[in-house]
Parts: sequence; structure tokens; C-alpha cells
Amino acid sequence: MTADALSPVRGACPHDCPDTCALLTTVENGRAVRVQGNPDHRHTDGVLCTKVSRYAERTHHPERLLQPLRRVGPKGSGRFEPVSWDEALDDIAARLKAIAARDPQAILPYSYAGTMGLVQGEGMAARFWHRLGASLLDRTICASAGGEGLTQTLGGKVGMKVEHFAEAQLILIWGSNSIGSNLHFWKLAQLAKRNGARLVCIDPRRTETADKCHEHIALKPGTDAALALSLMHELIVHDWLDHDYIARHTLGWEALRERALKWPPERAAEVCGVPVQQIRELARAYGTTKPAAIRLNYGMQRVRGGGNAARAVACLPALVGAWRHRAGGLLLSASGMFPVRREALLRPDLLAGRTPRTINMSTIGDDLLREASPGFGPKIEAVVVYNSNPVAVAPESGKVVRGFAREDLFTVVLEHFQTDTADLADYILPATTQHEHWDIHTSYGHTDVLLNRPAIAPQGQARTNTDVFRALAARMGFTEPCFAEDDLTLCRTAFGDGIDFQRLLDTGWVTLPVPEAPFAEGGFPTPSGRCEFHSARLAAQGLDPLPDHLPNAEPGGTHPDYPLAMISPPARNFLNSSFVNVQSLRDIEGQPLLEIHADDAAPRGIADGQMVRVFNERGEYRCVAEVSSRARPGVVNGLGIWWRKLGPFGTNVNEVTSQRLTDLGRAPTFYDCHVQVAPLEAAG
Ligand SMILES: Nc1nc2c(c(=O)[nH]1)N[C@H]1C(S)=C(S)[C@@H](COP(=O)(O)OP(=O)(O)OC[C@H]3O[C@@H](n4cnc5c(=O)[nH]c(N)nc54)[C@H](O)[C@@H]3O)O[C@H]1N2
Ligand SMILES: Nc1nc2c(c(=O)[nH]1)N[C@H]1C(S)=C(S)[C@@H](COP(=O)(O)OP(=O)(O)OC[C@H]3O[C@@H](n4cnc5c(=O)[nH]c(N)nc54)[C@H](O)[C@@H]3O)O[C@H]1N2
Ligand code: SF4
Ligand SMILES: [Mo]
Repeated sequence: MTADALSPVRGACPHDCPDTCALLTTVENGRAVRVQGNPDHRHTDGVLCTKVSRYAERTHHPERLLQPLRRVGPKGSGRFEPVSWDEALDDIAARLKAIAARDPQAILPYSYAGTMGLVQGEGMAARFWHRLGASLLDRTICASAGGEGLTQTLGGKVGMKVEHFAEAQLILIWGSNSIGSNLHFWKLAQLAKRNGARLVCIDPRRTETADKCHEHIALKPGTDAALALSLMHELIVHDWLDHDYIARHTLGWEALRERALKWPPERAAEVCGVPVQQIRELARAYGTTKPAAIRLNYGMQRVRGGGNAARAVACLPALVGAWRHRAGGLLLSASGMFPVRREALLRPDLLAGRTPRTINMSTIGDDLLREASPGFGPKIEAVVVYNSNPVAVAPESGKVVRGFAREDLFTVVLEHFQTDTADLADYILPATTQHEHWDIHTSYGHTDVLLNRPAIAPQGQARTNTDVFRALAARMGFTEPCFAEDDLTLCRTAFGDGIDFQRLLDTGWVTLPVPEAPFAEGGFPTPSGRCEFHSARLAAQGLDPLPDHLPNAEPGGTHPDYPLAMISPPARNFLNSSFVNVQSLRDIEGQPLLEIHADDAAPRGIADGQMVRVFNERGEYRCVAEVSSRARPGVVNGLGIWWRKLGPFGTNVNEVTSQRLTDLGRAPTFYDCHVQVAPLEAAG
């Protein structure tokens, strides 16, 4: 099902970005030649980010993997030979069978959001793993701390409809670089600004978004809960509260009130490292401007207290009754609004009563190096990686590399390119891109379902993820009819009768029927139906039922050897580790950068543009220092996420990040990391 030159093919951007744009791909002679945003889709509005407007360059990249490869030579030597699909699949199935005969839990699937598509994501893969009884993967690497914080407070990943931000009078952009990572939201914020709204950016880094807001609150990393609690303090003492909304639609107000009264602005100013006046003014603005909207994003939850921080911020809209207005409230993620039929799609029933152990993807470094034990279960003997590049993106990569380099580990990687992870594989299987397969998409930044049609034929011998798992299922002797379903059937299964599939085929998207102001009359999807300041579910787990500030584990300024705090937000022209190998985008980014404030650079003898070592007790990486006021004193910004092998010295920023997990949601703490920085001495 490919198209001719005259009618661009309707698709969906597969990337892990809140915007989920509608794409139009122009095809000539079987090649994708141009990718544009669909002007008819209101959220996309005809505009794509720089990365994806270069998508054809990625699809037809000269280094695309076009045939299955088998390792020759020692692990990590990067030497592979072509093999046929049959040979590869036969051998992989035989190896997995042999391990499964001892214990299928010794096999681990490792996947994340290379594609957000429900079909090429886990659509067929999950069925295969469930039927096999492999270890389950806890997919925590991005969003589970904030997701859990939101769920404990509001009841799910739910919130404002993004389009209504355009009507807000005050917008807090909290822990997010919208211009870099949520471009279509930024357009709405600008509309609001033109209509007189005030924009406040809350971010330790002076991002390009901070530059364009009216106010930038450059707090220290991991101090967001302290800020939120002191805002509550001010709302209370000035009585900028919506008492009626609190009484009718919240739970635990008295207890939260008591907690918040311990956070006068002076205390928060000290903890956050910002002027007390800035906190007072923010509280006044939030307490007195209607409607007020918060665009919270995942940048603020990658620290030890990330779950509590999201919880604290999520309490704010109920206190001022912001939810009453459609342009008031908060949005972190909209993904909980989509009625995906996970049981039908992923088929957990194929576990047939077994409960395999769960491996947290964020501690893959430690777990690959672990021996069998009663607490852990069997040693991991095989890993099948798809839609992810753990060697580059997982924390403490020194250990991740050592784990994947184990000669006794059998590793299969389904990929578009020979990534850092693929370098350590036994088999590399060439995967189709979004231009070459069907898929169906939810979004976490709006509430439309999108369909992706293939625009061109699979390149070379590339196969869809679904096809690989179908072929493996056949070789494993899995005869259930669900393993024969084609991709279009899987697309239909994802929502069943929950959406108008014909409409999706005809137009490319369907807008969910979401209420304009979903919590104007309460009705939160929590157990109590209220916004839960106090969570009985957390109390039952022995956790603090109220949100609190938990200081960073590695706050900077305390460790004698590693006095700087480091955050590692994305470089604008990469998407996690995707696109780093697209030359035109790498040319824009230049080299891996560490932004450092002049006050920190000068005493270390670091000049702008100089190569530096960034190190701590876990490891070291090297990059170019940019002496810049984008970094606040005491905090350095190591922009991510480079492919190790494309950065200088073959390392990246995750050499120094830790595998410590967050308070809620078992998530990584990438932005809770102390380091030291030193000039790289001239060789010799
Ligand atoms: N261009 C581009 N877009 C992307 C991505 C990408 O890699 N590149 N990644 C995608 C993915 S996977 C995700 S999850 C989303 C993430 O979405 P966002 O979280 O909105 O994305 P970031 O741009 O990473 O913004 C994080 C911001 O949080 C700031 N920050 C760091 N620590 C703290 C803190 O303790 N408190 C506060 N308040 N702010 C803090 C960082 O400086 C950064 O500016 O973006 C997606 N979009
Ligand atoms: N230091 C630091 N580390 C971070 C972060 C940070 O801010 N700082 N951010 C974290 C976050 S938010 C996230 S979400 C993770 C992201 O981690 P990942 O989800 O692993 O993201 P990518 O690095 O983009 O890797 C996705 C891979 O999937 C491949 N892929 C894409 N589509 C397909 C397909 O259809 N089939 C197959 N087989 N493969 C496909 C791509 O080629 C790419 O190599 O990284 C985390 N790591
Ligand atoms: S990465 Fe985000 S902004 Fe860029 S095309 Fe995809 S969905 Fe749109
Ligand atoms: Mo993410």
C-alpha cells in the first residue's frame, strides 16, 4: 500500500514527543522525498520541528540497516556479517527455546519509545513475551515518577485540553523547554501571550523558552516541591483560596494546610536558591489571576523527590479552583484519556496464571551484572532490544556497557541503525521506519488518535517489529490465532469500537470526546473522586500520604570532590539518542556540550570552547565547555543524548548519572547527579 507522486501519504510522527504531529509524506519513485506537517490537523497546523522535517534523510540514510547481521569476532568489536532472515530467526528461536526450557524469566525484552505506535511498540511483541513467560519490563525510564505523582493526586494521566492554554491569563511552564520539546504547545502559549497572558518559566536552565517568557525562576534542580509548598503557604496566608472548590472536590485539606504552613517563602527561597520576592510575586500572580494554567513536564521529576514534586504541583489548581475554567488547571500528560484496549492488544491473558519477575529498565546496568539469587531470580541470559538504545540512554552507562558486553549474554537488537547498543549484539535485525509500516497513535500532549499509513515499501530486507515477533512465534510453536493477525487488524484492535476507525482511515485522525473543563465539577478519577491532597493509597504502602520536599540525593555544593550539580536535558535537534547520526542535525548541534556558569568556569581555569572532563565516582565523560549564563552557578547542563561512539572519546553524559530511583514510580534520577569538571590537560 504505497502512494504515487501526486498524493502525499498521511502519517503520524512516531517519536516520544508530546505533540504527535500529523505528517504528509511525498513519495517519488518509491522514495520518501519530503515530509511536512498536515495543515488540516489543528494541533500540527502544518508545522513540524526541524528534526522530523528531515525525516526523509533519516529513512534513506546511507547507514540504514538493510539486512540481518550476525556478530563475528568478540563482543563489542562491531564486526558483523550478513545472514539470511531464515538463518537468523531459526538460530534466535533455537537459542531462546533452549533458555526458556530452563527458565523463560532468564529472557528479558528491553524496549521503550523509539516508536510510540501501539502496534510497532508492544502490539505483537507483548503477546510473544506473555506467551513465552519472559521477564516483564518495568518501563520507568522517562515518566513514571511524575505519572505516579499525578495518579496519586488527580487519579490518572489526565488534565486540561491543550488547546485551551491559548485562553489562559497566566501560564506556568514548569520543568519544560517547550520550544525544544513541545513546539506546538509553545505556539498556544504565544497566542495566550498576545492576548495578554503572563508566561513564567520554572527551570534551573535558562532555556530558549525561559528567554521568551516574562519571568524565569531558575531554581536549583529538585527543589520544585519546596517552591510549590511555599506557593501554597502564600495562598493560605493571603486567602487566595477557592474554599468552595476545596470543600467539595478535594481530600485532606487540613493536613495539607498544616504541611504548607511550614513553608514560608523565606524557607523555600533558601532551598530553591531564588530570591524570596520572586516566590511572593509568583504566588500573588497564581492566587489572583484567572484562568491560570500549568504546563508541567517531565523535566522536573528526574530527581529523588520527583514523584512528590509532581504531587505538590498537582495540588495547586484545586486550591485556587483553577479547574473551574477550561483554560485553567494543569497538564502533564493526556495519555490517560485514551481508551486503549490493552488486554485485547497486549494479551496478558497469555501469561496463563504465571507471574514472571519484573526487571526495572532503569537499573539494567546492575541487573545485567547480577548473578542468580532467590531475590532476583535467574541470571539474565538473553536480551531482545527493540525501540530503544539502552547503552546510550540508560543511567550509569559504564555498567550498562559491561553488562551488554558479557560474552555469555545472547543479545538481539531490532534497529534502523547500528547504534551503541547494536554494536554489542549477537544479531542485528533491520527494522522498518514509520514510512514503511502501519501504526496507530495516542498522544501525551493532545487528545487525538492518529493513524500512520506506510508511504513506501520496506527498505532493503527491513521487517516490521510485528513481523519479527510473528516469525519468532511460529518458530517457537505458538499456535494461538492472535499471532497471525496483521498490522491493520492490530490497529483496529487497539481501540475496538471505542473510535470510528473508518474516519481514521479517511482523515488520518479522530478527536476524542473529552469534556471542555474535565474537573470543573470535581469528578477526579481517584478512589474518592476528589483531588487527593492526602492519599490513602500511599499511606497504605507505608509512604507519606501528603506531598513533601525530598532533597536531592546529590544536590551539589555538599560533596567535597563533586561540588557541582548536573542536569542533562535534551539537545534540541536530537530526540533522546535518535537523530544523532543524521548529519544535517548533528551539524547544527556541533559537539556534546556542557554549559557552565562563568563563576564555576573561572576558578577551574575553564575557557569557553575548551574540552573538559566531567566526572564523579561512577565515571567520566568528555565534552566541550560552553561558558554560558544558560547555566546557573553551581549547576552544569550536559546536553544529551549523544551516541557514545559519535562523541569524542566514545562516551556520553550517562557515564556519570546514577541508577538511584525516585521516591514514587521507580524512575531514574538523571538530573540528580553531582560531578566535578576539569579542563582536559593537553596530551603528553
Ligand atoms: N527536541 C527534543 N524534544 C523532545 C525530546 C528530545 O530529546 N529532544 N525528548 C522527548 C521526551 S522523551 C520527553 S520525556 C519529553 C520531555 O519533555 P520536557 O520534560 O518538557 O522536556 P525537556 O526539554 O527535557 O525539558 C526539561 C526541562 O526541565 C529542566 N529541568 C531539569 N531539572 C529540573 C528540575 O529539577 N526542576 C525543574 N523545574 N526543571 C528542571 C531542564 O533544564 C529542561 O529545560 O520531551 C520530548 N521531546
Ligand atoms: N542523561 C539523560 N538520559 C536520558 C534522558 C535525559 O534527559 N538525560 N532522557 C530519558 C528519557 S525521557 C527517555 S524517554 C529515554 C529514551 O530512550 P529510548 O526510548 O531508548 O530513545 P532513543 O534513544 O530515541 O532510542 C530509540 C531507538 O529506537 C529505534 N527505533 C525507532 N523506531 C523503531 C521501530 O519502529 N522499530 C525498531 N526496532 N526500532 C525503532 C531508533 O532507531 C532508536 O535507536 O532516555 C532517557 N535517558
Ligand atoms: S518530534 Fe514532536 S514536534 Fe517534531 S514532528 Fe514529531 S511530534 Fe511533531
Ligand atoms: Mo522521555
